[in-house]
Amino acid sequence: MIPSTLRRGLVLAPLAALAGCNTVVLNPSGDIAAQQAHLIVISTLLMLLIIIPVIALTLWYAHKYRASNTEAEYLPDWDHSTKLELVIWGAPLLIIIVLGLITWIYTHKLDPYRPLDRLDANRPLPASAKPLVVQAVAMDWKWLFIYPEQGIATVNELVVPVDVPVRFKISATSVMNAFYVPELAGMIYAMPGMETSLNAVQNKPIKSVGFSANYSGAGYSDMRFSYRGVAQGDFDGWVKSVKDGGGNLNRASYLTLEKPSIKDPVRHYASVDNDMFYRVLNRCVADGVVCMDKMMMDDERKAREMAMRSMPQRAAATRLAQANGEVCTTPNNSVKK
Ligand SMILES: [Cu+2]
Repeated sequence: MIPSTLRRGLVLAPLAALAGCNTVVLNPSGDIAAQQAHLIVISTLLMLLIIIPVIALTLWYAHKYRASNTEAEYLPDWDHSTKLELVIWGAPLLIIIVLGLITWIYTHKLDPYRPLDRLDANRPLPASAKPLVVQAVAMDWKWLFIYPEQGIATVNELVVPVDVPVRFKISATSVMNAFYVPELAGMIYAMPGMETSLNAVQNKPIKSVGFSANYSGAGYSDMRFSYRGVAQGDFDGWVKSVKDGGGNLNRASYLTLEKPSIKDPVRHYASVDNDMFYRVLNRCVADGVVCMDKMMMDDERKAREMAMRSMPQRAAATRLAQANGEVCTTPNNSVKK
């Protein structure tokens, strides 16, 4: 027989396991992630408005109407109460309406493609602020970051200046991954042949990690990169040190880098081919491969020509007129927006 104090203590034991948790998701240092954390807290509290009374009432009813309690009222013919119906349907309905409204507002406000309009809750975006562009590529199983304006690239290391909006362009080399830095913003899918975006800002100097949040094979669990938010001066210094470090990411070295590898160390490249991200995105880094956008344009042209050929003359003339209309619309007769 376990003493009752110990028994009570055991109930709380799982909480002790939570004491070691890093609560970065609820307490991040980037404004976008912070707003997402607010949404999680608000939604949870709203839902608790229903959950707590329901659980409390369930326990209370179970106790009050237990078989051994002969004192409780007994109403075998009871079948309807308008008051109860109103509470049972009205309260959850109200909460769902409020929850839906808040989620709708936040979904649009935190749209990852939407350029930022503030640095944090108290500071609007200065008119002079120019976003830093970072191209992120999920490889098997490492992360490549290209800074096109600085002309540098890194593997498994992301450094951003504090209080500067960052515009991520995200893609992948072979399978789907998800780009996720808990301190900065929510996770965004990285897909081969596609480009996804994320706008975010880091508000405090920080040393943290980012990772892939979408299972992508053998090296997935080690697919982490070091993430740092640093003051603008330190960022410039870091860029300079990468530039001084040597190494060139051209098409040949990219193809070597692209080969699957696990637990890669941080690597720096002092220079990058200008169209590197374009080639990664259009899957034409290797010599002699036609870029996807060119291929698609070609296919479209061929399809159009074939349609012309197989159609009777009048239909072809109509189709041609349509095709031309789609390509060159003047402001006056353009499609309604
Ligand atoms: Cu999912």
